[in-house]
Amino acid sequence: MRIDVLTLFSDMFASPLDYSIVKRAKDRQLVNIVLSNIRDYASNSYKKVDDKPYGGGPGMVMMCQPVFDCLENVKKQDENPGRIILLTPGGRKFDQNLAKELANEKRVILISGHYEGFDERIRIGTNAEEVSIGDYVLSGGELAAMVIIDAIVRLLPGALGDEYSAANDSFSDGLLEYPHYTRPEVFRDMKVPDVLLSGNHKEIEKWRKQQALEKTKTQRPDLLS
Ligand code: 9D3
Repeated sequence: MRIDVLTLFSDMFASPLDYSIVKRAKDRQLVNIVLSNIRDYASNSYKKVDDKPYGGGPGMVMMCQPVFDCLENVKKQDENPGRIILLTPGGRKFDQNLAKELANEKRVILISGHYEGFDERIRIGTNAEEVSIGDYVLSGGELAAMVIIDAIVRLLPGALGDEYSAANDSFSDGLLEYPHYTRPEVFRDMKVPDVLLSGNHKEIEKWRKQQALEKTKTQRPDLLS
């Protein structure tokens, strides 16, 4: 899979994508993450990428020209057109279902903004989908793009080690995970539940299911409906 990111701050992406599962997936060539800096495409001599909003108001708006030129350059680097996603606070809320959808694509193009937002003609002219990662305000779309990349990449076949399986994840069966314990049996007077030490796999399975249900009821009742 190829993931393109168009951003004003490509350096921000270096370290979060160089650890753990995403690093391994890149090393195994399951994913090719290509960063493009929108500022490199600014045609004016000041490398200006934002301007004041028509009609007045606070903040600056991302200009059309650098984004369109950057996108056109990136598009032609691969025969797959790819899904074009504009990261905006008002977009479709990202969730595990969208992560699965995107993990099935050959190519995804993410466009991160900064400042107040994009010139509306960027959305219209590129036919982009708008995606948000949740109802809180970030200072830009870069962290949102990284969240989305992380969620996609770990779903790619071969990205997880043998000890893990994406099928076991919370949300995949609609419930939160059961509580986990490891050694020692007693830590500061807190004991591991007897059933986990019993060796009775049927009872352990039953306990975990019931715990998962209980946890979901108290912490995320919305997941049960
Ligand atoms: C006062 C209007 N603000 C909208 C809530 C302006 C504004 C704030 C922050 C416009 C852009 C941003 C930067 N945020 C993103 O680019 C962004 C984002 C987010 O803030 N929250 C959740 N998902 C995303 S995806 C991109």
